[in-house]
Amino acid sequence: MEGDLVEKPTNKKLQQLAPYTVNNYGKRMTTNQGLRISNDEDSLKAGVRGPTLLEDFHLREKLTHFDHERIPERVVHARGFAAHGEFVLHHSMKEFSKAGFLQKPGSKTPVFIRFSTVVGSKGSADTVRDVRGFAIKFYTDEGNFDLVGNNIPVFFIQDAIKFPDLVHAIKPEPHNEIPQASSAHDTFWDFVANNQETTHMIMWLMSDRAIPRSFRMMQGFGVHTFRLVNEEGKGRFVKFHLKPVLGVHSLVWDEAQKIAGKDPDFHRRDLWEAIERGNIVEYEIGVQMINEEDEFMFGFDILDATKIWPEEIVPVQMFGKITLNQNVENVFAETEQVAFHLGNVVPGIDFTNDPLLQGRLFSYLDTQLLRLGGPNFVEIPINRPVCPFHNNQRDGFSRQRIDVGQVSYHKNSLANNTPSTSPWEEGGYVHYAEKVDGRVIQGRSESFQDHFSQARLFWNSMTPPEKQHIMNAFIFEVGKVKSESVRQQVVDMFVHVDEELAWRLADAVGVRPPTGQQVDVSASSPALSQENTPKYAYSLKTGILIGNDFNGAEVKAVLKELLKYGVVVDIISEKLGTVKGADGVEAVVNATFTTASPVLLDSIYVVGGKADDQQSFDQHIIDYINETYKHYKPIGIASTGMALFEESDAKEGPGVVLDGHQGFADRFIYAIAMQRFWNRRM
Ligand code: HDE
Repeated sequence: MEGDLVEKPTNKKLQQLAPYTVNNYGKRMTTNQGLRISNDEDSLKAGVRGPTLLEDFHLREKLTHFDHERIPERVVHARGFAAHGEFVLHHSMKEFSKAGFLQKPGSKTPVFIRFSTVVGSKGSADTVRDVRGFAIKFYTDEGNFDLVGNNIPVFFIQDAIKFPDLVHAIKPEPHNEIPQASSAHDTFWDFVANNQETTHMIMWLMSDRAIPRSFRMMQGFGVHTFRLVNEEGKGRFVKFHLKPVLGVHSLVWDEAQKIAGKDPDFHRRDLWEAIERGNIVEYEIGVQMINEEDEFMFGFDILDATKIWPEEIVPVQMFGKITLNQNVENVFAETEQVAFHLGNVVPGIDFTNDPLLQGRLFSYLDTQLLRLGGPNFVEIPINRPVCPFHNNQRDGFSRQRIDVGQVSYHKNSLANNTPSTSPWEEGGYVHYAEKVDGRVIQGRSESFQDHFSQARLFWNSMTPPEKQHIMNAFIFEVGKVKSESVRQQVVDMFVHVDEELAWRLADAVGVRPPTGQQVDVSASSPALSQENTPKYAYSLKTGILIGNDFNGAEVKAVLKELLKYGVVVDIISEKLGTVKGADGVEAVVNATFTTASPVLLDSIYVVGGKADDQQSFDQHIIDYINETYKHYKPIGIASTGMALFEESDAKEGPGVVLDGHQGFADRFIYAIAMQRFWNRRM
């Protein structure tokens, strides 16, 4: 809308994008050539019932543009959602990296983050069981730095050459294109069982990490080992970490599946609305660091992307914070056309010999050429660096720059040998001078061969409810596999992680008990459990289930407290409009029992009341209580809601907060912050 008076956050990147934005509001319609259009209803015909004429350039231009509106979706990570924000450096990293944006505490760098699922196509549901992409573009003054990570710290495979096989196996099966956005099928589990380097990643994929509550509540990991290099040229191995300030939280599987139907846009809506509301969306960013001389000190190979560096052994050193604060103006122009590439680095950040990382250095640039139709995609506004860029690259489809002058080669004398190169001291990128020594060989290092120890470390680090969720996920996923042989192979593989897990899986999916043994690892890493995460009520959604004749004073007091703690409230009733309390207080209903759903809420506050069709009203509320209870979520019961609670299947106990006692609002808000009550009686 024209006349939008809300002041939006701005930064260098947003300022750069501003001149490219076009507001068509209130303008005259023209062709792309600027010619005013007199009729956009009827094509040009020979007589009103006659054939259409080829001469109708407006019709032809409109249809031609429409026919070419689609571009190839990403081969993986097709479904994504992004937002703008800012990185603020809190602690200088000067000692470790030359990168300009990591020097001065307080310095700010614009960022653009695209979150995604991996497997599903562009229109698939948000809440499927999958890894989430966490791709960050830092628009630094020395060029773009892309950190193209995931919400899980390890990967399925160790060598890039296997990536097409992995993706073929997990995508819908080619003969019937089923199932969409799901790993629960034969070819995926066949791949898993026959490529056991996947073991550790599968444990994460079966865990709650693969069904996040929100993009705002996901951890981010660079996954690979990168290298920071300081001014003096000293290198250190690092892994990048992002930790959401709101903590890491997940859905439960039954809920995730239902949300996929009720609101397939659940995650994008959550992020979009949070930013529009002005909620704080923040991630701390840091690194784990290992000195080069310590490369071989660990029981795992630090170049192996199927391994973590346990935080208890190598702590994460936080150096700054990223805040997302601005939604995109146009999803296609920004989110779809953004082109991430691991090779986009700045001086002070370098690569390692991780064979997965090395392959990615090729793949991302290559894929953009197809997806964005040629080599000039860096000129698309969202991809442009905020600093100037000059070289002798020329021409190609859709070139937008008009490079002046006769010289487009290096070295030259006609342009005084410019654009000129820069030494390291003046910001030139110089690749790390790593010593390399070895025979040309197609092979895998012995040090990459232990596939089970860290998978068991992960299992050992889970609390009993988390273990139960992993077990349930295995039973669901492997239960969907039709081939008995594949089911057997999976059971025989995962016995090396945990015997009980494999035995119970064998029993549930109708195959022989495994004969193997679990690896002898008793260590655990508490940092891996989500139970140890920060917990807040802030920005979680409560549904107030309400009819007429409610107790106005009671509800108003609770509402006031909820809003004070930043809880987001949906007022849900039989129909839209208003409901009236016994004392005349009115509340505006913004969703109905049918447009809302308990699976879309983090908690409910059961007020109850009078309605036109009392039986249907009461039944809806009882259904909401039962579903919310089943998903272990907090339930607050107002004095007027007690009778409905008593009719439901829910039982008094953890996370069920009854009114009539002192401090109801505080106890309810505390329960909202706790989010799930796994020890509930069912
Ligand atoms: Fe990617 N990956 N990937 N990947 N990846 C792509 O690039 C690839 C890997 C990740 O929001 C593609 O632009 C190979 C690991 C994210 O736009 C493609 C290998 C990690 C995104 C590609 C990997 C990722 C992609 C598809 C094995 C976590 C979405 C479209 C060597 C650290 C970025 C595109 C966005 C996207 C290739 C493995 C994360 C085809 C060959 C490991 C977050 O280039």
